[in-house]
Amino acid sequence: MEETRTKFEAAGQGHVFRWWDELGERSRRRLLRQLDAVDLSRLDEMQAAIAALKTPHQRNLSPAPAFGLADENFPYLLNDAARAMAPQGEKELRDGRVGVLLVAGGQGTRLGFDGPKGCYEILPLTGMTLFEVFARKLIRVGREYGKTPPLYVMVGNHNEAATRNFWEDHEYFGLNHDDVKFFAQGEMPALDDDGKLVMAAKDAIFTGPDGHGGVLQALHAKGMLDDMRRRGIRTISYLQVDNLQTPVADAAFIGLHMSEGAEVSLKVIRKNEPGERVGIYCLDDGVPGIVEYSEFSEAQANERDDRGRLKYWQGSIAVHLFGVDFLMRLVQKGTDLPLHAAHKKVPYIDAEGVEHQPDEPNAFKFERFVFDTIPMASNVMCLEVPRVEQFLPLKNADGPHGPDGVRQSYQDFFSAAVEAVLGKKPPQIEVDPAVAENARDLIEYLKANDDAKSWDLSRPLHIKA
Ligand code: UD2
Repeated sequence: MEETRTKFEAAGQGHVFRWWDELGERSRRRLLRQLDAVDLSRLDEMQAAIAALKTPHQRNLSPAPAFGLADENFPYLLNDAARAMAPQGEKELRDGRVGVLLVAGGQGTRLGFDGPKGCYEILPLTGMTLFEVFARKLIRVGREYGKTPPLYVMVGNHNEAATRNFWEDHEYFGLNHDDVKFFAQGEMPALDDDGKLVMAAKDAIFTGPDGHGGVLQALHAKGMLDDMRRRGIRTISYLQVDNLQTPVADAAFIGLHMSEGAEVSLKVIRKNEPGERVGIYCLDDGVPGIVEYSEFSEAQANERDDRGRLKYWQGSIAVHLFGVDFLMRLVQKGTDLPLHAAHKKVPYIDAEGVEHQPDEPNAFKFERFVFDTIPMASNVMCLEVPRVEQFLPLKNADGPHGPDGVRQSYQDFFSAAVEAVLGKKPPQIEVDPAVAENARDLIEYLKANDDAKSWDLSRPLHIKA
């Protein structure tokens, strides 16, 4: 204890021992265990992240190249080059060389749901959960290519047990147990406005998940990269658990990623208004990367090209492909992704030991972002995808990205496909993700299914495998 105390005092953080004398044996052990896991050499990096938040450095931005859509009208068409490369992606899937990585370690604060976000019942008729949606998409890929990609799910300490139990209780939704791996990301402490570690209790400092960028260290530390290597996986399809409409393994995207020799690829959508809150793919001093919307000046965000379209149009939907060798190289070099600070409401105890749930931001939290790998890649590929087809995130308690808004957009999208073939929209619709994941698939399915012509479209329509 003395050694730890001396270290913390030398770093100006001796207050974490304020209640030591009144703590019982168990509490003391708990506090020490937690403090020993804190890397105090990171304090300078945390302070630098706070300074960067307060005074962002001037960036020299310019638009980045991307493969645009071939047709922006429903049911949409991907770029010709992507479609031409689809067979290469299909082969990669048939050869079992693709793994799926789902990040689900966030706290889902904005949704206000008391549990892992993946357990949220989202589909409009059956209430199928986000996790099951992803599992059924994988089942479809397995049926189509004869190999089901293994699924790696990143969780946080706060939701690991609940997530594992949920999958177990549902027998992995029909997936092979050995092909679903959970691993927990790391944690970061928070600093108050005076640069002191925030105390959550007399025997605990506050910690929170270290951001989706924590995936890099966690994949390595938890043996997931080795598992991928053992299985012969070359490409990781990276997805966020909140995006209901994203394909799990998009053959055209994978094929283009490979033919371009990319180490990282990303999907973007055309921003629908200058202030839309998504990260923008662009060049910073000529180097490709994602710049958060908050770092664009209003004038920059509003800049237009000759055709009157937004100059910085490439909104990232946080869907990536990563080369396994590339990630391996980063971790073997000991690469740290940069730390980002955000001023947030962090529950704390004050010097008198009284607990507070602040109404206003009171401390800095720290996260790493997975897209900060992009500037480190020797080659990056960017593909535009149709917004309503592939970007439908559940983020908030209400509004377009709340449960009702998401269910509405989902139904509008699929009922348009039904109308295109059967001439009428059902009042409500749900499509089993194992049947179709986009409008083209559904249109094809309906055309090939003679029974569809006799469906009663005056009632809710549930299309299932
Ligand atoms: C993210 C992007 C934003 C845009 C948007 C698209 C950042 C900083 N911003 O915004 O640019 O592309 O997504 O939907 O990424 N997660 C973890 N561990 C963590 C934190 C998050 O696993 O420590 C997961 C979380 O479970 C979720 C995903 O990462 O699946 C996104 O997290 P978020 O809700 O914090 O990202 P958001 O909406 O701010």
